[in-house]
Amino acid sequence: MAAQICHPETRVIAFCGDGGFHATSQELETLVRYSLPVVIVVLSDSAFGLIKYYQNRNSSEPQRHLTELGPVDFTLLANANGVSATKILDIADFPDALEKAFQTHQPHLIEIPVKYDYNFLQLIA
Ligand SMILES: Cc1ncc(C[n+]2csc(CCOP(=O)(O)OP(=O)(O)O)c2C)c(N)n1
Ligand SMILES: [Mg+2]
Repeated sequence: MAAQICHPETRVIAFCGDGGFHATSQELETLVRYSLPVVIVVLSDSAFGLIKYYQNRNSSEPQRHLTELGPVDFTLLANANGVSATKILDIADFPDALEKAFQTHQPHLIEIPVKYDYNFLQLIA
């Protein structure tokens, strides 16, 4: 938001994990109140993915209840705050969705469900 205020003519985009976005999603209301056309991209894996990765690396018994989150529809959360939103299910649709988001000249949220398919054993080898 500070970047957008300092550079009103510049396209500003925020890439967030769903866990991180949960910690700051109240700022959707701030974006609307200040009419800041920031585009937010939420990568949603219903988990604190990086923490899950480290826990799996360091423990034979993953603490799922500490790292996995319930499903949340971030487009509805955005709409509830007066922010338009798009969910894309195919990454090929991302460039077009991003361009359309910027063309609104309003805050806009793009939700992208993701499934990290890294192989834990391969990563620690
Ligand atoms: C303010 C703050 N709190 C906690 C952390 C520790 N932390 C690092 S990654 C992470 C999980 C992030 O989950 P998410 O945003 O969903 O991203 P993912 O790894 O799933 O893509 C956390 C809690 C941090 N880096 N900063
Ligand atoms: Mg996540």
